[in-house]
Amino acid sequence: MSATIITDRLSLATVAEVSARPGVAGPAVDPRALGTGMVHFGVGAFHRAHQAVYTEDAATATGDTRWGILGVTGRSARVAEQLGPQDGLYSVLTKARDTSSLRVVGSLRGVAFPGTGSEEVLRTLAAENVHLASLTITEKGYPRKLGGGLDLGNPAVAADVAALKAEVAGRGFAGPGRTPLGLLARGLARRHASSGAPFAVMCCDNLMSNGGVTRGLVLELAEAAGAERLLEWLDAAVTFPSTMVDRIVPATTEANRREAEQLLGRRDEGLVVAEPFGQWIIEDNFPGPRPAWERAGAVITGDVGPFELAKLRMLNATHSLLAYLGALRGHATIADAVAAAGLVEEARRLQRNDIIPTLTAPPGTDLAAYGESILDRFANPNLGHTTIQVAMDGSQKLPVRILGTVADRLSAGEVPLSGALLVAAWMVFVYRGRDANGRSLPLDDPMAEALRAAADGSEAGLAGRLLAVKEIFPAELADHPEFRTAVAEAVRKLLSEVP
Ligand code: CS2
Repeated sequence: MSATIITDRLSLATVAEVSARPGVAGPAVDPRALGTGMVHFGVGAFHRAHQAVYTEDAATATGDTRWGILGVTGRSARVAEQLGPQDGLYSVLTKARDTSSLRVVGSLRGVAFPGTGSEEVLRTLAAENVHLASLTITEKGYPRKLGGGLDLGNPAVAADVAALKAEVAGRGFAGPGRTPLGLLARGLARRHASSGAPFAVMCCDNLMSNGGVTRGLVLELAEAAGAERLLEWLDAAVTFPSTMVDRIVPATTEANRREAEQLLGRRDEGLVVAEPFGQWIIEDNFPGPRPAWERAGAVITGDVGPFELAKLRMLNATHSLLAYLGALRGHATIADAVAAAGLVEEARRLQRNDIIPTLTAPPGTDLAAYGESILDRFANPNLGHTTIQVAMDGSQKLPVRILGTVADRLSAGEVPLSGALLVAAWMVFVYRGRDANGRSLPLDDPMAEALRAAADGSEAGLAGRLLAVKEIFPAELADHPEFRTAVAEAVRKLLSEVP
C-alpha cells in the first residue's frame, strides 16, 4: 500500500508552502531536525499554546535541537487523530484586542494515545536522550482521596498499581496505562531498570506546590506496588520542580479554524487560540539537562511558591468569580462579564479586600497592579473565552482558588465577604442550571452527580447542604458560623437577583 500524502492539511509536506504565506510565521526551528528530549502528559490546547511554544523558542535561541516533545493524550484519542496526519504540526492563533497573528509550532514530534501507545510512552521515558516529563492533566487528573493522598480505591489507580508491579518484576508490558501518573510511574520504573539516568518531572497544573503534590502521588504509587528499590531511586535521582504557568487559552472554535485556514491555505485540526500574554516560573531543580527556557522568557527561580500562590489566588479566583456571576447573568464570555455593569467591581473587591491581604508579593510584583493587569487581560474582547469553560470542574478548582484565602482571612479574624460571594455564585450555578435568560448552564464536573444530589432541596438550605460536601469544604470552613452566614446570605441575594 502506498502512503497517501495529505496535502489539504498542515503537515511536514505542506509546511514550507504554508510558512511562505503572508501573515503566517513558520516553525522557528526545522521540526525534522528535532530529537525527542521530553514527554508531555496532557497534550491539550494549554500545553500547545504554552510549554510547547517556550520549548521551541528556547531551541531557536540556543540552536539546541534535543528538545522535541512526545505528547501523550488524555483518555480520548482525539488530539492524536488531529495531529497524527499533521506530523505533530499545529498553529497558534494569538488574539490581541484588535489584531491576530498566526505561527506554526513544530516542537511536538509525536503524539501517543495511552489506549494504543502506552508501550511507546514507557520506552520513551526510559530512553537516555529523554530527560524530563511535564504534565498538564488538569486538577482532576491527580487522583487524591478525601484528606489527601493517593486514591487507591479508584479502580484506574488500582489497575495502574498492578501494572507497575508487573513492570518492576520485569514481566514486560502490562497493558495500557489508565491514569497519567500510573503510566509515568511505570515509565520511571523502566528507566530505573535500564540506564537509571536522572530525570525531572515537572507539573504545570494549577495546583499549589504542584511539584510536591505530583511527587507525593508518584511515591505512593511506588509504595503501593511494593517497589522498594524504585522508591530509593526516585528519591535519589528524580526531581519534581514546581512551576507557575499562565496564559489564557480558550477552547478552539470552528470559526477560529476557518480564520486560520484562510491564512494557512490549509486546514489545521490542531489549531489553538491564545492571548498574547504568557508567563512561566520554574523551580530550579533539574538533575539533568533541560531546554534553556529562560532564553524564551521563562523565569528559573529557587522558590516558585509566592508566584504560584499569587497567580492561583488572584487570577484564577477572579476568573471563577466572573465565570459564575457572568454565566448566571447570561454572559457568554469572560470579556462580556467584565464589560457588564458591576461585575468587574466585584472582582476588584475580591482582590483588594480578601485576597491581597493574604499574600506576600512575589519579587518584583506590585499586587494591586498585578490585579489590574489580570482584569485587563480578561477584558480582551477578541478571545471569546467562555464563562462556561472557566466554570467547569468547580469542585476541583474552588479549594485551590478561594478556600485558602477564606481560611487565611477567617484565621485573621476577618469575614471574607467576596470569597463567600464566589462560593455562593458557584452554589447557585450548580443549583439553578440555567441563566437569567433561561438558557441551560451545563454542570461539567467530575462530581456532577453528587453535587446535583446535594443541591437538591429548598433554596433556604442550599448553602448548608453544599457546604457539607466534605470533598470540597474542610470542616473548619463548613462549620465556621460567620462564614456559613456570609455564604447563605450571598446565596439568598443571588437567588433573588437572578430570576
Ligand atoms: C481558567 C484557567 O479555565 C479556568 O479555570 O481560570 O484555565 C486560566 O485561564 C489559566 O490558568 C490562565 O493561566
